[in-house]
Amino acid sequence: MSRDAVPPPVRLGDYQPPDWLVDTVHLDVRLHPTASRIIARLALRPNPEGREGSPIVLDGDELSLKSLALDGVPLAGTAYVVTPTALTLLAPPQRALTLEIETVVNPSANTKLMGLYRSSGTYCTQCEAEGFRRITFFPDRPDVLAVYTTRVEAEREEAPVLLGNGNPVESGAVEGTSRHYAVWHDPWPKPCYLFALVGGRLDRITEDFVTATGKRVALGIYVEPGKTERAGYAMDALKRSMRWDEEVFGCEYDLDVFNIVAVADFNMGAMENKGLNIFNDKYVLASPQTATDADYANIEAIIAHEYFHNWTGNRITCRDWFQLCLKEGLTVFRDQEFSADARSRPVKRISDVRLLKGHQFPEDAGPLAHPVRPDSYREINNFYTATVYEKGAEVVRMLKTLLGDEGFRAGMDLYLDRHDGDAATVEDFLACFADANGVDLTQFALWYAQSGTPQVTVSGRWDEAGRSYRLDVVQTLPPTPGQSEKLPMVIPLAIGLVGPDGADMALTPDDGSNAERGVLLVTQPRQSFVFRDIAERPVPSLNRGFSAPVKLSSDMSTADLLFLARHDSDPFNRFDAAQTIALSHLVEATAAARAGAALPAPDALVAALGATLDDGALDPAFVAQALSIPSETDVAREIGEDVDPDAIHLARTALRRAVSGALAPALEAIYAHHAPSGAYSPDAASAGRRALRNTCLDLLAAGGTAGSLARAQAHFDTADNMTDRFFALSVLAHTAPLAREAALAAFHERFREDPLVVDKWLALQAQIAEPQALERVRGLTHHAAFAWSNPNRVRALIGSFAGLNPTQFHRIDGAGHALVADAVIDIDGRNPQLAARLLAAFKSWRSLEPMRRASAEAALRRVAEKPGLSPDVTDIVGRSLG
Ligand code: 0A1
Ligand code: ZN
Repeated sequence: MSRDAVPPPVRLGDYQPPDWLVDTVHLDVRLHPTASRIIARLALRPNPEGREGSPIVLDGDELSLKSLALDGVPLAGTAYVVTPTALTLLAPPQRALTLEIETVVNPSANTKLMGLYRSSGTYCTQCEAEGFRRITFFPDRPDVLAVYTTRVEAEREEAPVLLGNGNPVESGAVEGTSRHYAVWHDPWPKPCYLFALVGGRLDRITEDFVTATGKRVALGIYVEPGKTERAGYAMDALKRSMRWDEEVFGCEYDLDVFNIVAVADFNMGAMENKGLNIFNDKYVLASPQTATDADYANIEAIIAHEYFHNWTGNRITCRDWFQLCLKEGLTVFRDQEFSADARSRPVKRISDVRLLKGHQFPEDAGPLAHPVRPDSYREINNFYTATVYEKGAEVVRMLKTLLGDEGFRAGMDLYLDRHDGDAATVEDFLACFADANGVDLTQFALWYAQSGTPQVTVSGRWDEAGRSYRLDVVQTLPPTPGQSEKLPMVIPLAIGLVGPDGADMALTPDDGSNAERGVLLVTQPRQSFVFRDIAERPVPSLNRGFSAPVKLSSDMSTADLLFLARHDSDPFNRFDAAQTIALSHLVEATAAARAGAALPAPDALVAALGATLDDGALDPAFVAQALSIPSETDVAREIGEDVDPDAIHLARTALRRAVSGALAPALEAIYAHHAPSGAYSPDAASAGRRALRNTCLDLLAAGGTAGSLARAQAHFDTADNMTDRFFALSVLAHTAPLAREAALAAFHERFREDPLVVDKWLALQAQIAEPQALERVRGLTHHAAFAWSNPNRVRALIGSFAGLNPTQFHRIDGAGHALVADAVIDIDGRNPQLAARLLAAFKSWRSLEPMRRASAEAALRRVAEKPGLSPDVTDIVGRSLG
């Protein structure tokens, strides 16, 4: 291969079992800021399932090899080869043997935040997906499971806390030195991506948890000194997660300790290392003064997610990285269910679907589309995507819908039992559900293999004379990169027929379809379903609870949608009916704005929202969701091609103003009704009331009247918690240019010492939809609060600009695209994962109108032409342009 040649992709079909297995790993890690020394003792043996007589090939990345011995004897230089990516023992004896490898790494210079690095002085590790090879030479693949014993040693002064996976074994001083050590042993065989250690000066909170069978577990959350009072909510969420997993999935914790460490510099949200989760501090630290209700909900969900991985990911891991959804989709499903039980189930479903449609649908519709289980990759770090996570969770949810609660639980029980200790595949997972329920899931498995969002078109006809109702369903799956031909999918379509009185009619299907539970089984390109004894014309409520992740279109009239928005017993569809009305209004209004014509009046939407506001029986959190006007990105997705973000912005701003004007009295009444009483509490009911009150504040301010802006200012000035304060600040920043600067300055002054709050301040400014936003963002990159080295800062400023400010990112002069491309190029030299994620913001570039499309393409090409790009960015830019 020539020097510049791109390595070939890794393919699922090329999977080979490892040639060598590792039974035990003993690590001795001597922490040092610039030269940490790792002595690894690996007990290896040939894999009976591997190729006979193979060399031992160990992965490595940016390692300095100091010594190498086989069974205690130093190896001759001719016996092995070291390259930048591997250490190969050319002709090892074909028997069990011990390899001792000494490497040195520089954690302070590790800006990729993969392997062993330092975050504000704390030593920590990140090994998923392929970071362990940056600590020592190792078969860095998830199907090599070993039992780890880790000794961590450091200067006591620098790192009084020393943590590892598993249970603590011993600790003490290193005699005659200022150093100390701790030994940790993890009895559960695991792949190296679950390895972790931490060393630092940290404070902690502790609690005990007693498991279902009476075992006591010591829980610890470690945070930066002085921040322990912000870890209480995470601890509470952890204990609730542990109990829930016992009760709902029968999963009990399996070590004596469970530790969580929060660090400031982290590429993702958090990591499920066995017994030692490492978190981005954004998802641990919360206080009423610094965290919003949304932050609290995210902390709860991510604490649960990482904890749930202990079984779905750790006890049962993935055979290879193509199976990533096996742990991620399933674990997202589990954390969604946990939050649904802890909070309001309908509201959780609505927000999960909004996330799916907002992030995954565009991914599925653009050049980065890939199956839930990809079949090839160039850089695995680029596959921690909305498709693998969120669509992966939807696929598990569909299994539950198809099999029912008991059938699903039977499949899960079998999976947890049959594959405990395994590195499993999607096929293994599905086989458990098929075997436990006696069903064939061959067609269902297409959800893992075919990319793209199915389009489902439904039309309904009531036969008055025959007293029957017929639904004709057509499914298509558009072509996606690498997949031009598609097969029909299994689509569980939950439905109801709503009678004129607003109640659900009894469903008596003509065929054997699964309609008793209200679920139609769509398996063919075209299918019809007939229901008997339908004496009156019903309104169909389709894809209830968003039972299948599809794009649904129907011949439903606005009047029928309005009816559903008022009466549907399914809360998701009640919400969705109003959203559909809003979206079709916005599509029409955008076209009018582009044509310079008068914008249509939003009478139907005003009627739908008005009815929602008037219904005192509804949960405030639900009403807040129902009142939210679809985002500009939602509208762009609905339009799909030749998108003009400025026209969308105009149409949406006008709609918000019109709704504000029409509903002002009701909005004011609700705002007044939900005035806060008592101290702040992050519980779901209180958060719901705040969400509703703040949504009213926002909609009222959209009217732009002096009174509504004064209300927002007063809301900001008198807020006693971050949710209200930040919401009011956003309202002022977006709708009150005259009040904006003073409010932003006051907010910054108050929270300047608090990086997580400063992130909110950065993100908000990056989202202002006016031409000065670009200069503001550029200016903020020089602000003392900003640091290119910290992923949270970069995501807050550059990520928010690219992802949440469509008019300015897609400026017609191309300056927004250029700014993000420049940032990507700059960041890539330091942190390729972060750079690649930012670049993925271009994923919908082909749907833009021609001028903006050309500018996006030029920016992408400029990135592509930069010499020395990382594999991460090379992969994203290549697929984006491909
Ligand atoms: N498994 C983690 C996600 C994760 C993936 C890669 C990372 O590398 C920087 C970090 C975390 C999860 O699902 O939470
Ligand atoms: Zn996960």
